[in-house]
Amino acid sequence: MKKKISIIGVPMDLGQMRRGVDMGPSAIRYAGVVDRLEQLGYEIEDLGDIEIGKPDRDIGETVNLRNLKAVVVASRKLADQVDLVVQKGNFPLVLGGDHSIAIGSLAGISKHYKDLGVIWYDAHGDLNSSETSPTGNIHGMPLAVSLGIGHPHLTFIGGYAPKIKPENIVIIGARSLDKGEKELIKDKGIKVYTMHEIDRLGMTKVIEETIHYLKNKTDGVHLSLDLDGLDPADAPGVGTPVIGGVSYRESHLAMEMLEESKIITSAEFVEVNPILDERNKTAIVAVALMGSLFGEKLL
Ligand code: 4U7
Ligand code: MN
Ligand code: MN
Ligand code: MN
Repeated sequence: MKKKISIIGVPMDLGQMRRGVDMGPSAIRYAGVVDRLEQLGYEIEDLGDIEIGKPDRDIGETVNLRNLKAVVVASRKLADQVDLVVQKGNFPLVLGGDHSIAIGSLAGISKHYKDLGVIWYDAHGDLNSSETSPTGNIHGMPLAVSLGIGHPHLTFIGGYAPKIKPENIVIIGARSLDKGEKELIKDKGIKVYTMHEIDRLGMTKVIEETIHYLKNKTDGVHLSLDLDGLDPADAPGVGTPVIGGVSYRESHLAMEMLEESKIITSAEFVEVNPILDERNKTAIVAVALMGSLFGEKLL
């Protein structure tokens, strides 16, 4: 029997500065996510959206951490929801919203695993902290936070830290890394397939190696897919596009290979911004990739 999928929308836009990404979950639902997955034989439960508060009014202690308070409150709610979904044995599928939501997703998921793996499909490393961030935007920090690096109000969501080990992470699609992020990657020995390796090896090899790298040392793998990992030509509706990204077909191939490997136990699709999009293209791409991730075949 196939696992039941629980969808959670997170209309979060406080982790960055461009309005509109809060409409991501609606755009993805409008692009037909529920029908698409039902057609594959899954039972779907749509839990609706997490409530997101207002931007912080005072900055207080939160230097270079925009909207810290509101992000913490929302992350706790998301962590609780995701926790319940995993507890009842369903597959959590989280729809963003900016990438700061990964803090809550991982806080809710990782307590159920001894060695959770994470595939971070993204143009960026999201490994900044308030000390290294050039912007103060929390959507550039969630992977660091999950490693236990950052403000304790973020790193201790769910009551424990860290959520993941550096050796259980694979970043795919990176092409815009800040100085502090590069240092952290080297320091912690995090596995990264930048666009250079993807060009050189091809996506097939990259995903084969990723599966091989994670399979035996993890007891579950979370896929955190930032649509800006794809090339802006294929996914224009994102807040921080970076030219020279992974193609639509390479991304499908990646999802198809991950499906075959059966290693993925939870997923989130983030950073879809319908205001910046072209006729909901990026949400449609996100849903198509979810199709492949859950077993859709061309023939
Ligand atoms: B996303 C950035 F400086 N690194 O920290 C930062 F370039 O979730 C961008 O991957 C972060 O979209 C992008 O603000 C966060 C910047
Ligand atoms: Mn990104
Ligand atoms: Mn990201
Ligand atoms: Mn972005």
